[in-house]
Amino acid sequence: MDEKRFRQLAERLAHQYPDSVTLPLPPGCAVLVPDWLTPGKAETLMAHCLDTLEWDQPSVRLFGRQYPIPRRHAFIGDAGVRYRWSGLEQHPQPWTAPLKDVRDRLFEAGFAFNSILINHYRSGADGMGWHADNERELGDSPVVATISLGQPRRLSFRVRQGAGREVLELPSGSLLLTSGAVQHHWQHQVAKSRRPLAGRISLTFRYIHSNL
Ligand SMILES: O=C(O)CCC(=O)C(=O)O
Repeated sequence: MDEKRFRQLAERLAHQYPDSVTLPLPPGCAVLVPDWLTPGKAETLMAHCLDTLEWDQPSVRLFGRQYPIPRRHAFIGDAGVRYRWSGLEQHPQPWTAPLKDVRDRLFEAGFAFNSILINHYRSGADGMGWHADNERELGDSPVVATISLGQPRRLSFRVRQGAGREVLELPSGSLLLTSGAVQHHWQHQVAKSRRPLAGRISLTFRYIHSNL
């Protein structure tokens, strides 16, 4: 989706949710809707994910050695969608009714997705290092929608070239939309923390072109 269309749709959404915040990440931007899910819905959805999904903690190769990723994850998607990520080939679990409802709601807002990479940060010892969601299968201009459940965590951004840095706190029930240009010009991370933090789940909706 191009930047112009993203901004039109994001503006329409921000109009419906007056607490929305737009963060410029030039030449793209991110839009945070803090109250997209009610606290009750966020809690129920988190329990649903913990109870019903198949969670995995695969190892990835770093500097010649295998390390388990510092979090658990689950991959949900339409039949036939495949996602290669850090050398791992992901085959999707089928949609559950509550996750499909969330996807339908995003679709009504103009954002179409065919999969979710779901992350479970069990405590502050779990995190995700600097990276961009720019795998070939995500296409040229990948919009990502992230719904946060549970413990608020900080999502940091750093510009690839230059000194720009931004941080957003992602509360439970929030929706964060990032435009395609963000993945080309910025990296993001969820840093580990020494503070005693409760569990958090992030639902990161993506559109994967498995034939690319
Ligand atoms: O947990 C988050 O909010 C960020 C997740 C993320 O960066 C990813 O799944 O690529």
